[in-house]
Amino acid sequence: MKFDKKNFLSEVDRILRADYATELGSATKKELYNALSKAAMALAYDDWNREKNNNKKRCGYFSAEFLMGRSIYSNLLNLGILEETCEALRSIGKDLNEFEEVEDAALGNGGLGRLAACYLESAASSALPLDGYGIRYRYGLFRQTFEDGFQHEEGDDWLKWGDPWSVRVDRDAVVVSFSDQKVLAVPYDMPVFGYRNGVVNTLRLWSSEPVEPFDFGAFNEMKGERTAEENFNATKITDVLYPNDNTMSGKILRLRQQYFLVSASLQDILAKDKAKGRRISDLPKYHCFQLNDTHPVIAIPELLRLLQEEGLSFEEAFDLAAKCFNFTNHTIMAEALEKWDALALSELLPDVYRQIVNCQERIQREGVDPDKFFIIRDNVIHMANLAIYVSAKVNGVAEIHTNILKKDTFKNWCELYPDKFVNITNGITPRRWLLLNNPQMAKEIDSLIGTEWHTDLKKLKSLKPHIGEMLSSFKRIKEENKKKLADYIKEHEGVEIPSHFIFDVQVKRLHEYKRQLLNALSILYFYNGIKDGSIEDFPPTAFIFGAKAAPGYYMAKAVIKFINEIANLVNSDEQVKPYLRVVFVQNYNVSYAEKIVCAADVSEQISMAGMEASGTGNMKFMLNGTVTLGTLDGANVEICEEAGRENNYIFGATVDEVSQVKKFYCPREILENTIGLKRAVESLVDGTLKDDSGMLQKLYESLLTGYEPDRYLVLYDFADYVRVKEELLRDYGSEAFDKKCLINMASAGKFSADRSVKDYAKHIWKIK
Ligand code: 26Q
Repeated sequence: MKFDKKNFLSEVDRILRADYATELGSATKKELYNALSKAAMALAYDDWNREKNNNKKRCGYFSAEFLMGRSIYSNLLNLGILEETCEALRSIGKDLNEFEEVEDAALGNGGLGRLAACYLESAASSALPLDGYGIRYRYGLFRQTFEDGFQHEEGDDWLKWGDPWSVRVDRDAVVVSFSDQKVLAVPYDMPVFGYRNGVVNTLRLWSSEPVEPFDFGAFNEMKGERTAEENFNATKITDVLYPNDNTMSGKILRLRQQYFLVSASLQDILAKDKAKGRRISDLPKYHCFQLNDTHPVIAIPELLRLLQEEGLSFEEAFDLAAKCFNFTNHTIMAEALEKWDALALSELLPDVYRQIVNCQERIQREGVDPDKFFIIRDNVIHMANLAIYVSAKVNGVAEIHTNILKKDTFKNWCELYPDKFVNITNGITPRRWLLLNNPQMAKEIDSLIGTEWHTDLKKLKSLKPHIGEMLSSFKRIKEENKKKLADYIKEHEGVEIPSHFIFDVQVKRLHEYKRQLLNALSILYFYNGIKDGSIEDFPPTAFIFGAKAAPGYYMAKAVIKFINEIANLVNSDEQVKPYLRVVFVQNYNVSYAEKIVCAADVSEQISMAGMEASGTGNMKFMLNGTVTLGTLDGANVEICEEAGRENNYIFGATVDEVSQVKKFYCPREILENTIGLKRAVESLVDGTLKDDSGMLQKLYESLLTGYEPDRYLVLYDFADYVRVKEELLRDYGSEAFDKKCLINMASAGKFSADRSVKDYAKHIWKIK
C-alpha cells in the first residue's frame, strides 16, 4: 500500500460520483466522510484479504461488547496516512477535524468493552491473529443528558453518519434457531488495522434479520399482523445494547442476544474450516476462543451441540471444547456473575440446555463434592462455573484481582484445578491513548527518545534521565490541553473552568463501589471549610466528573443528582468560586475521554479496595502524565509498583482492612467522630441542596440505615481520603509534583495492551 495524495483524492472523488452523485467540490461533510473512509479501506484491501486467507491458528475474541469509539482518526493513524490525509484535505480547503461530529461506535458499556477494543488494536499492531466476534447493536449505549440535574437517556443512533468502516457480508449469513423463532445472522466486518505494519484483522459484528424477506403474500391474505410481528421479533434481538455495567439483568432478550452471537460465530467458523477441508478434530489446531466474561459462555454448550451434530460423541466434543475455550473474569461482584433460570433456558434452547446438563453430569461423574462443584443448582445455571469447568485457562485482569479469585470467589475450583488460573494484567493501546489523544506530548517524547515507544511502550522508561529538561514543555502542553478541554466544556456544558485551576477528574461508569459519592462529600467538606474559614488558601480546583448510570440503577442516578446539585451550589457562590468549580459532563464516552485524559492533573481511582477488578482509566491517565489519587485496588497496586507509591497519592483501607472493618462496622460512630463529615453528609437532607425527588434522602439512608449501611465504606475512608487529597492539592504547582507526573508517564510501559495480548498469546492462546 502506498499513499499518493493525487490518486487518493481522485479515488475519493470517484466514490463521491458513484455513490452520492456529487464531487469533491460540492460534497457534504457526511458524504466526504464516507467516501474518504471507503478510499482508505480500499488501500488496505490486499492486506486484509491476505490475513483472511492465511493458514495460521487464530483466536476468536467473543464479546457482547466492543466499545470502539470513533474509527476514522485511529484507522488513518494506523494506516500511516493521518497527516497525509489531513494535508490532502487542506489542499482542497477542507478540515479533517470536522469529522469530530461523527458519532462514536458505543457498542459497549465501559471497561470490559473498551478493553476488547484495545486488544483488537494491539493484537493487529503486534501481528497476532486475533479476530473479534460481537453484536452489531442498532442502538449503542444511550446518549445521556441532564435535566434539572437528573439523568435522561435517549437512543444512540450511532449509524447516523453511515458506517463506512464496515462491510456487509451476505454470503456468510447463517440461520440461528430458538425454540420459538429462526433468525438470520448477517455479519458486518470491520477491518482492524495494525499500527503501520500491514496487518489487518477483523471485527465481525452480527446483525439479526428475518430469515424470509417480508412476506407480502401472507400480508395480503390478512395474516399481515403476524408477519409483521415475526419481522419485528427478528430484528429486535440486536436492537439495543443492555446498559448495565457490573450488574445482572436476567432478561430473556439478553439470553437471546448472547446465543445469537455465539451460535452465528461458531457456525461460521466451523463452516469455513469445512470448506478449507480441515478435519473437525483439528479444531484446536486452528482455533481458540476467549470468552470475555460470562456473557458469551453459552458458546460452550453450543459448540458441544454443533460438534455432536457433526457426528462426534459428547466426550469427543468435550475434549475439543476443553482445548479451545478460555475465560476472562472481570468482576468479583456476585450480582454481576451471570446466572440463568434453568427452566427458562431449557424452554428457549432445549438442545443447548441438554449440553449444559451433560456437563453437570460429567463433573459429578468425576466424584467431586457436589456442594462445591456444580453448574446447575436449585434450578439456576451458573455460567461462571460452566466456563471454569470447561475452559483451559481462566484469568483475572490484575494481580490483586486474580489473587482474590483464587483465594475467595473461585477458591474451590482453584484447589481442584490450580494450573487453570492465571493473571493477565489489563492494558490500553498507546496509539489511541497517547499518540492520538495527546499528539503534542507524543511529539515531545519522540524528540527526546525517538519513536520506538509507539510499539514498545517499555521504552518510555528512557525518558527518566530527560525528566528535568522535559518539565517546561510538559507543563506547557498540559496547559494547552487544559485550555482546549475548558473551551469544550464551556461550549457543551455551559460551565466555566479557568485553565489555571487544578483539574481533578473522576470519569468512569457510575457505581456505588467506585465511590463517586466519596469524592462528592469531600467537595462539600472543602466548600464548608472555605466558607467558614477553617480551610485557608485552598488551591483553586475544578472537580470534573463524567459517568453514565444504568437507567434502572436508582442509587447511581441519585449520586448524579447529588453532584449536579453540588455543582449548582458551588459554581454560583461568589465567595468560593475563586477556589472551587464542579462540573459533571454529559454523555461521557470514548471521544470525551480522549479530551479529558490528556488534560487531567489528578486521576481519581477511589473504589473500595477489593472491588475494582483492574480499572483501565487509571492506566490512561498515568500514560498521559497524571498522578493517581487512589486506593490499593485493581491495577492501582501495580501502578504504584511501577511508578513508586511515593509518586502517587494512596489512601484508605486495604483489602485486608476492609474485611476486618466490616465485621464490626458502625457508620454512625464514624460520622460523629470525623471532623467535618457530619456536616457534609447532613447536606443530603438539611435543605442545603434542592431535591423534591427523595433521591438525596435515599442516599443518606444508604449510608446510615438498612441491612448493610455504608456498604462501600465511604464514611470509613473519608478522613484519610480528605487528608491525602488536600496534601496532593497543596503539592500541585511544585517542581516535585511535575516530576511525579513524568515519572508516572515514564513508568507506564507495563500497561500497554501490546504486552497484555502478547501474554495472552504466549500463555493462553498459543498463537504466533
Ligand atoms: C451482565 C448481565 C446482564 C446485563 C449486563 C451484564 C454486564 C454488562 C457489563 C455485566 C458486566 C459488565 C461490565 C463489566 C466491566 O466493565 N468490568 C470492568 O472490566 C474492566 C476490564 O477488565 C476492568 O478494568 C474493571 O475493573 C471492571 O469493572
